[in-house]
Amino acid sequence: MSAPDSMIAAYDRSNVFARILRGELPCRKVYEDEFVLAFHDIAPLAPVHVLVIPKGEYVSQADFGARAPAEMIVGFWRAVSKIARDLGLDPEGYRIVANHGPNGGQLVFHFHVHIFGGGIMGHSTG
Ligand code: DGP
Repeated sequence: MSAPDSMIAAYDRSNVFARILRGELPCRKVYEDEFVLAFHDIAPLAPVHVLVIPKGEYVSQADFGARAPAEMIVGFWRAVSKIARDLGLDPEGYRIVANHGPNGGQLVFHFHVHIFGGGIMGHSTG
């Protein structure tokens, strides 16, 4: 199953996360395996703010869900949980966010999940 082309923009290989994945830009690495790379956000919005990105060319969560192999999707989400656990964010809890498209506030068009933790998160959607 794949999404209609019109719904998903083409992947731009010059985006900053692609450059981090290729080792062209530095990052403060938290975790890496065959499926993901995780690193600290450059402008943290919480005491702990980590980004998890898949090792593949996916624009957004919709693109990831439509095109990534099942093994990659499972590996990605298991890694998100492991990273949060290893960061000591369980059992107190944490928030995961994936911004999708301009209205969702997505700035970098390589699919990523934000992990926010280290404090109590409010209930705002803004
Ligand atoms: P989003 O709005 O979901 O696309 O969030 C993009 C995030 O990426 C934002 O919180 C800031 C972060 N970011 C942007 N450029 C860099 C960078 O070069 N390095 C790191 N570590 N984070 C970055």
